[in-house]
Amino acid sequence: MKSVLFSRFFILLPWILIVIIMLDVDTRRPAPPLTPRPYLSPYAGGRGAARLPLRRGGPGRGREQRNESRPPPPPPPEPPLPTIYAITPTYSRPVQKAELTRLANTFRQVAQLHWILVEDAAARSELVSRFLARAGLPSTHLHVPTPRRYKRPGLPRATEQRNAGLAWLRQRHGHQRAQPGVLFFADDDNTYSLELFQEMRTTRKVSVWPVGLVGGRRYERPLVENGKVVGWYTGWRADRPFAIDMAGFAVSLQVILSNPKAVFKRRGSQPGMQESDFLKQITTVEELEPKASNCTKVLVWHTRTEKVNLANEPKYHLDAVTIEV
Ligand SMILES: *[C@@H]1O[C@H](CO)[C@@H](O)[C@H](O)[C@H]1NC(C)=O
Ligand SMILES: CC(=O)N[C@H]1CO[C@H](CO)[C@@H](O)[C@@H]1O
Repeated sequence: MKSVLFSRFFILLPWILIVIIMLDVDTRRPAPPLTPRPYLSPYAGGRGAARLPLRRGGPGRGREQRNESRPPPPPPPEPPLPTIYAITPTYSRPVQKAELTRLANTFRQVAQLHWILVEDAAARSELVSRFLARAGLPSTHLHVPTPRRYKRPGLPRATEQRNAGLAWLRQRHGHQRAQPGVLFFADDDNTYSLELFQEMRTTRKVSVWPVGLVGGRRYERPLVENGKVVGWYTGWRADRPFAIDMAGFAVSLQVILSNPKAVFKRRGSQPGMQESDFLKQITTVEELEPKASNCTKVLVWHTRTEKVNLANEPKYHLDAVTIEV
């Protein structure tokens, strides 16, 4: 009795296995695609999509696909992620290295960012050179001294340094079709949310957003109606054509290249009009692209480091070792 059961079982077993394998093969075969697979552009989408580029080409993707019965259709080529160029004027002072460290720690978390650091100096300083070499960031180190006649209170600062950054960009990209890129002016005393970089990366021409702790107010912002900038919420001279702080806008590389003469001006520029004078040369208020949820979120702050107290710094009997601070 037992042996009859066993022999029946073993006769049936191969057939059962064959049926299981057939069913399995049938369900695995993908239906032929009728339309191209939709995909999320890494930077055109919402906040979630913007995180994709950080993981591009990660190890997980390949492993899942390797053993499939048929290779999946190749994904459509991803458009290159626009490079964010951050132009930072900087000058020697006791807190310089601390500020640059804060900035580098932020920038290091941003994909495809190129830091253009411009020293207000006749030569590159050793401190900044050493700092950049160890910062672990794609960077360019420039320097240009501010002429002495412009080093007075009440005059705009960092004009020459920002222009040096613009000139470098134009020279580097002048002879080829511009790679997609976005430029912004990242002063070394501000504080930047990582979300800001996701917002600015989709800039088509000139984008704008609120800035916190500026102009004698908790924040300043472009006023937006129906997705368009219609005015400015600001504590100071709202009649400026672009009543916006240096930290409140980004410009596409293409716009910088197609307006080769647009620079920050000394001549004829009134104090506090730098941003407005510059933007006037490259765009109109109607063209501005509001970011940060139609300019209702603060993603950058105009923080200032308190002037350090070095009253007890000795003039004689200094420390036995020399330490860079
Ligand atoms: C901005 O405002 C426009 C028009 O009111 C609206 O269509 C759009 O969805 C808004 N965008 C965001 C990110 O809130
Ligand atoms: C049958 C087959 O191709 N098996 C391969 C599945 O993928 C692993 C690696 O992930 C290979 O080691 C197997 O040879």
